[in-house]
Amino acid sequence: MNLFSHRIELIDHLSYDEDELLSYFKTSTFISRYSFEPPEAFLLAPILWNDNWDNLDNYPMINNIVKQIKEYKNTIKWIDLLTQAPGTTTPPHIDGGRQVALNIPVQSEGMCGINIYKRTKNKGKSDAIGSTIFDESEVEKIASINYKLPVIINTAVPHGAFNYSNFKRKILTIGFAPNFNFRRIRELYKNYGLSQ
Ligand SMILES: O=C(O)CCC(=O)C(=O)O
Ligand SMILES: [Fe+2]
Repeated sequence: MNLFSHRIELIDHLSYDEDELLSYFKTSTFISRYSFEPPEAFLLAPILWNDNWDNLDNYPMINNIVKQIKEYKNTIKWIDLLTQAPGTTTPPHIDGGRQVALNIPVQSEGMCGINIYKRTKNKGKSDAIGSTIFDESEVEKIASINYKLPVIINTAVPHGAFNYSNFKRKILTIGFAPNFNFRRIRELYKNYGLSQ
C-alpha cells in the first residue's frame, strides 16, 4: 500500500479521444461556481447536474466515457468541464456535493496538478457551493501530484489545484454521488473493475 493510496488512484484503462473532449471546452459557456480568488481562475462548466442524463446527448465522447463506468447511473451525479488559468492555484479545500471525483486531464502541459494536505480539525470557511476552504497556514501539504492520466481523487480531505504552466489547464471532472466515498469507488475499481 503506498502512502497516497487513500487519496489518489490511477485509472489506466479508460479509452477516449482527447481532441474531441477538448472541442467541448470551446463551445461551452463557463460559469464559475467557485468563490476562489480570483474567481475566474477556476471555472466549472456544468454538463451533468443531479442525474440530468439527457444533457449528455450533446457530448458523445463524455457519454462514451461514462458508459465505461460500472453502474454509472447510480454512482455519477456531476460532470463538469474545468478550466484553470495559467499561473494560478486554488486554496486547500474539501469539495461540496461529492467525496470522490474521477478527473481526466484534457489539456495538461508542464507543471500542473493537485496538492494534497493532511487532514485537519480546522473548520475552514464554507463557499457558495458548500465546499470548505482553508487558509494555506491551516493545513500541512504532504504532496504535489502532477498528473497526466485519469485519476480518482479523495475530495473529502483537503486538496487544491495548481497550474504553474503558461497554458490553460483543462480537465473533465466526474463527481460521484455524495453517498460514495473514495474507498468505495476505489473498491469498485479494484475488485470488480470501475469500468465494465
Ligand atoms: O484540478 C484538479 O485536478 C482538482 C480540482 C479539484 O479540486 C477537484 O477536482 O475537486
Ligand atoms: Fe476539489
